[in-house]
Amino acid sequence: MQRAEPQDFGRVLSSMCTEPHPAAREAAERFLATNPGDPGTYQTVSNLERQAVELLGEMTGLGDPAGYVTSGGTEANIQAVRIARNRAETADPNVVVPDSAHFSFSKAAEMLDVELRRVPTVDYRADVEAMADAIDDDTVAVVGVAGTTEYGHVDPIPALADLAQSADALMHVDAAFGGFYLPFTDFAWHFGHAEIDTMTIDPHKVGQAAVPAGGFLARSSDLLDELAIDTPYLESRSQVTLTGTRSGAGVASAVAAMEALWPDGYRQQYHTSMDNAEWLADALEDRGYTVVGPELPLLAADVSLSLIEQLRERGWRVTKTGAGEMRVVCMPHVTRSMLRSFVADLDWY
Ligand code: 0PR
Repeated sequence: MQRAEPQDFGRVLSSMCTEPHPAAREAAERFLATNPGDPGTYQTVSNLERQAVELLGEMTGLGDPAGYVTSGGTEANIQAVRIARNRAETADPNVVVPDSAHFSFSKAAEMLDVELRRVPTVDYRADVEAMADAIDDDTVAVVGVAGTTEYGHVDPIPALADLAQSADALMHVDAAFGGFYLPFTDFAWHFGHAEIDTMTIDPHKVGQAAVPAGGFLARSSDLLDELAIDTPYLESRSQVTLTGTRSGAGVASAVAAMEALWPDGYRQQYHTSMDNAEWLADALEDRGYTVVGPELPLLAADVSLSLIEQLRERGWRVTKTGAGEMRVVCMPHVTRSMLRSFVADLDWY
């Protein structure tokens, strides 16, 4: 039987996955058979997980963080909604999110029986006034996105955190995509001083760890305690994670990637990717397209659906936004020469 080859990243332009850092790949392989879900048995990987959370805390400006390595941003977002629901007193909880929030919040709302209030955005960002209008006494969480999935925009997090605080609701920031860029941008807030309670930040995206390695951070361990479920026959007495057996490979690779790249490697990557995104935005604008972004290294342009189809036929993995624009994510594997040949193909049609 022919052996299946994994993805060649040479023409992948719309994914948030990327080639893992070599150290991350090596660590993933070494820890393949370990389970951080059973820290009593798998102590080394359990210590590594603490290290991963420390490093993520350092990156986001949060001293003494609580949290764990999730299966991805979806699990982290579900857990944030779950904490908000469990700690609130209302029988009819709602969560207020900008309409740009990832569909994982829809999954969370459905599973947890929480009403999801999606509020229309302005200029691709959360509309603070409209979010304020959507909040009421039953609001248990307010969500801001730092790096939206479709347009890479960053919501006004401090203003949203103020809203959450006045409503006595949990403030959750979804920085699954943007978290590894934010330390190098001009955004003046971070987890440490904005009133943020929980955050999603995924090593398996811009962090260059192997899949699966998402990140969930909480300001204090009492927030995580809202998730604790008794585990009678394990050495550890309770578990806060959503899944049971978890990937030690993901945990070990997250630590290896962060140790190799934080902060200089990530800083360098941010500038390279941002330059690439700006170069592509200029090239598309020169050709008469309207471009949204890049605010982080992600952009959208009004390339026609038929042209997107033709590019896909030539092997380019490009997807469209819900509004039908072509979307390009300048992940670490997306190089300038790759973008040049993409633009050459675009010109060919
Ligand atoms: N939050 C944000 C802001 C995201 O962009 C995503 C994923 C998530 C949460 C959920 O993260 P997980 O997928 O790790 O659970 N956004 C990517 C997207 O929808 C997911 C993805 C990644 C899709 C790689 C395709 C792909 O090739 O684009």
